Amino acid sequence: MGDLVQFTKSGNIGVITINNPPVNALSPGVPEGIFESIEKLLTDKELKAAVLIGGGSTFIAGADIKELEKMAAGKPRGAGLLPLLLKIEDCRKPVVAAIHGTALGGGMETAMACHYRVATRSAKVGQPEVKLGIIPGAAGTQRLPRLAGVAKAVEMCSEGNPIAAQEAFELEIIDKLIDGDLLTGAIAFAQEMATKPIPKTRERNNNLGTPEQNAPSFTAARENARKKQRGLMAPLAAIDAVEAATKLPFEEGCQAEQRLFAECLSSSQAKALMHVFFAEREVAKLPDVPKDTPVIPIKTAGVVGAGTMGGGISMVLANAGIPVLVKEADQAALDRGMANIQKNYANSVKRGRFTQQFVDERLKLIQPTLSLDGFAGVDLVIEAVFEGMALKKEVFGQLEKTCKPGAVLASNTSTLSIDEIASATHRPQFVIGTHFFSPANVMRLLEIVRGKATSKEVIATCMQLSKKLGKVGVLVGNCRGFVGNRMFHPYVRESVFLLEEGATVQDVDSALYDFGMAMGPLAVGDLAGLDVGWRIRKEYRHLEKPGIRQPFAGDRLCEMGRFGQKTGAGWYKYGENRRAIPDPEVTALIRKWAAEAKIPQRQMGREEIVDRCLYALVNEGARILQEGYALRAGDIDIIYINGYGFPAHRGGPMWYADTVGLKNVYSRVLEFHKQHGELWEPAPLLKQMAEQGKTFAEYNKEQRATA
Ligand code: 3H9
Repeated sequence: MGDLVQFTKSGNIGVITINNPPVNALSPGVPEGIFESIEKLLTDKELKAAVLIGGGSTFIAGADIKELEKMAAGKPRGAGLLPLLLKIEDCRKPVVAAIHGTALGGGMETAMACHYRVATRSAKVGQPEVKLGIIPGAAGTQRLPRLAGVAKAVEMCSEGNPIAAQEAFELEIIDKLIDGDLLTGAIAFAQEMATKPIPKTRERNNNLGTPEQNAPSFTAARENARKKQRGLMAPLAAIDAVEAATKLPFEEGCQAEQRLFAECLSSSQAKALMHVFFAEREVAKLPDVPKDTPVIPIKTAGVVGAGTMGGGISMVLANAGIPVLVKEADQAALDRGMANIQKNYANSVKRGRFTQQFVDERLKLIQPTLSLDGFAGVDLVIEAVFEGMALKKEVFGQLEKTCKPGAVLASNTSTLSIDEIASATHRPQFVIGTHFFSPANVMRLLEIVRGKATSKEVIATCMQLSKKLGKVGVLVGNCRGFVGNRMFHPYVRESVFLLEEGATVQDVDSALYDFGMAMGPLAVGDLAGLDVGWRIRKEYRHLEKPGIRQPFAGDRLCEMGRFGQKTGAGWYKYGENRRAIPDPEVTALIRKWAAEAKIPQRQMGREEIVDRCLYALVNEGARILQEGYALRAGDIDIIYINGYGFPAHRGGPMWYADTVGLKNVYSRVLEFHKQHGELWEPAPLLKQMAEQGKTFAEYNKEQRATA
């Protein structure tokens, strides 16, 4: 049985303990260990029942995703978990699953094959497989509807969100909630059940409903999945599998589930989503900032600027329970900022995201102020003033004078040099970039920008803080635009070039939306405000190389006052509720400007639109990777998925390029280079990897090996 599963006795109850830290995944050896334990339970005459429990902080968090990755890549799949689960369910002595932490995926499936389930109140259970691009593969879609009913099973299997123990108890997934020591409570429960008839989940058919009763649930779930999980195959497969449970005997239902599971597992979506799962965890691993690096406790914070970003950041801090001072230059701006914060919170209550009580408590944590005086005591300041170097340096000069030694001084700049900002202080080791994405209280990404002098403690502090704030913190280097915006620049540039060459706004946006982007690049521009890029382009015009083509249509729209949603018009017109309406006037204007600039017009297909925009991203990403501004290709993927609406099921831009094949990407970039000139100079790393027949992921592995 090895060390992964222990079998001990507590009186006449067997205790099966899984010890496979950190999350007790069902790695090779664990199912075998449970199987042997059940044999022991059966053969030991003294034993009347058993408890199955996880050692450490959790029950079983699911199949081992590393193993699933191997299977997705073609490793033959063994018998899977189904035989073990039948063995447990057919055991003549009751087996009680004792759940703390999480019972997810294969862990939930194991628990459902047990005869009873007890749990701590803080436990969570769920079938999150769809988030990995697969569906439950050990009869989860067959047993869950038998316990929780069809509608809830459809929701849990197709959306993948775990539920709390209390809800699971109300749904009769869990038989008893245990206060106090879980094992003691589970053993007492097992003793109580030892003399009772043994229930088998697979035989509980009374919750399965009739086709007429179930039809509306399936229709609504499919509609919902097509809308909210656009382009994903696993949610629809999960619904099909639960439907099979309602129409077929258990064994046949399991076979249907197996077929769907195998289809999903071999899909490019599953491979991409598993890559995303691990990449999201890898971003926290910093080669030169070890896990035990001391961190600065952040108990209080200050935010300079109560505009859209400053207000959002204040909410994020308050939501994490950190009291925050928000400073503005004048009363009117401060009042506006606070009113926006209140409005955003009120919307959250309306949408059911927060309770009124939660919001009231958070609002008490946000203190508006017109002076920096109170900042003397705070542990962290985040500057979120207007994007201009002179102003940022002025603010940091004031912070230098005001803040206590050891306070973290962060800038929310999206493009400007952290080193230059830090030069306004005498403590550059405490200066760092914390680039939030708009709306800050919603978007998960936090780019953490390391300056030349930023200390490891300050980096470790911000990485830890990102987790506390519910964000994915990704450490990046200090180059213009950092990682996200540096790549976004050529992406948007190409989208505007395409317009100037004959595509319409809808052609460009719909091609990228259909690829899976949350929004097309032009609609994003309208949302963020076209004036933002316009202002930055004006500030950096002196850096542009003469004779190189620059996109102009966006700037012309700004000159006309068309800044996007906020002015009611940009690339689109905006009707009621900010609904985007295609604007023929924009098409006509662009055609006229293109004629004046003598840009030849042509029809272009969706493939060209997608390739031009995405390979511009990838080419810049390759440069960033080679220059070391991103630690790994996966870090870039996480940035794009969490900050720029890149579809997770395509794995992020660098993973996507790897799946297309870098040879293919490179040859397309060479074509664009020939057609459009210098801006399409292939990144040396792209060329190198393509010529060697390698991927960006392999580049990172090689780098790690030589580090
Ligand atoms: C499944 O079960 C399919 C079945 O239906 C059928 C099969 C036949 N495998 O997230 P954390 C690692 S599909 C391997 O930072 P937290 C993770 O990489 C599976 N490794 O901790 C990390 O490693 P490292 C269904 C796993 O406390 C470390 O554990 N289950 C797995 O914030 C800590 O993870 C899921 O999808 C795994 N299953 O959150 C659950 N899980 O330290 C996926 C974690 O080297 N897991 N690791 O970076 C989670 O949602 C979270 O990890 C969990 C803990 C909530 C459990």
